[in-house]
Amino acid sequence: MEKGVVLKSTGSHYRVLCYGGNIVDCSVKGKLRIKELRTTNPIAVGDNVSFEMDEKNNSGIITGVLDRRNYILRKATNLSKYSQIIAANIDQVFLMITIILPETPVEFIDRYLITAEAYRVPARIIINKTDLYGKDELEKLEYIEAMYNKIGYECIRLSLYDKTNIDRLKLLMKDKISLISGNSGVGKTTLLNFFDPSLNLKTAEISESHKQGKHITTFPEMYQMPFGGFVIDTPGIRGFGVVDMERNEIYHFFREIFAMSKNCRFNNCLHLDEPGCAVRNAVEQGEIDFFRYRSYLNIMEGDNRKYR
Ligand SMILES: Nc1nc2c(ncn2[C@@H]2O[C@H](COP(=O)(O)OP(=O)(O)OP(=O)(O)O)[C@@H](O)[C@H]2O)c(=O)[nH]1
Ligand SMILES: [Mg+2]
Ligand SMILES: [Zn+2]
Repeated sequence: MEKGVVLKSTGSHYRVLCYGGNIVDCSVKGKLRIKELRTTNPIAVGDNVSFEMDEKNNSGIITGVLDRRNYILRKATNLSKYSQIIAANIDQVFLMITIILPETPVEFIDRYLITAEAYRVPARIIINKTDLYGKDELEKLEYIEAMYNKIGYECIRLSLYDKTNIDRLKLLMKDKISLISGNSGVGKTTLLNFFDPSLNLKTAEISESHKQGKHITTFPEMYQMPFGGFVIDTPGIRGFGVVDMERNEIYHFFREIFAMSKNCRFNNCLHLDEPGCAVRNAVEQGEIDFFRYRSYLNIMEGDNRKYR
């Protein structure tokens, strides 16, 4: 029996990097027994798997998935019964956003961050395409940066022309397994091509008419970096539904709301309209950002219009 890590999964075929260094194409025979949430993909990129070599086809058959250290899970739509594992066994996530072309909504950022928080995966925000920003966009950029820095999420400005922060990113990603997520068209794959031009991955300009990405990357895939470590490129996310959270624990994953909740009059306060709510008071005082609180309310209401 061999073991390796899944570099790519298309649902029926898996590219596996053996611990020995070879890359083997694998498939699954029959049903794998995995103690599992209901997911559309029982085996995800980053999973450690065991497999049997089928020498005559020079391919492998996956026989098991080893326990996961962590994973990032999302629901495509709120109606969907199934969730999708974006990747497993990761050291950190980078959420790539852009202020324009396309614009990433704050609520999308928050939905992502609370998921990372819930699965205890360190998260940072990359704000890309800063070369395109005018005065208005720079103002928004500064607002967003201040808002997330204040609660402990590092923001990294990036642009194709900004070599300094490419190096900063390399340093942060060196010898780690990093996941890059974000809407279609924000530049995830472009960054990977920057890291390793020999990858020559497909990218495309965003649509002229809709100002949205064209969903060029279609499957998550993990790449070994020349500077050490692995980076997982992912398809642009349309909706980010939060999974696995009880309604009364959602605020636990909004760091600053959770910290403030200790001062609420009632210890079962949900920070909606309870008397003596320290969270609401902090929002009114501007101590907790209104946008973050609004994201919280929308998620509590199960409001899916602002899914993106
Ligand atoms: N001006 C500018 N354009 C950029 C920058 N980074 C990426 N782009 C452009 O943005 C477009 C989309 O880039 P991709 O790398 O394909 O985006 P993606 O996030 O991988 O998109 P999907 O695979 O669809 O999820 C391309 O035309 C890139 O050249 C940047 O820093 N500045
Ligand atoms: Mg891409
Ligand atoms: Zn409260």
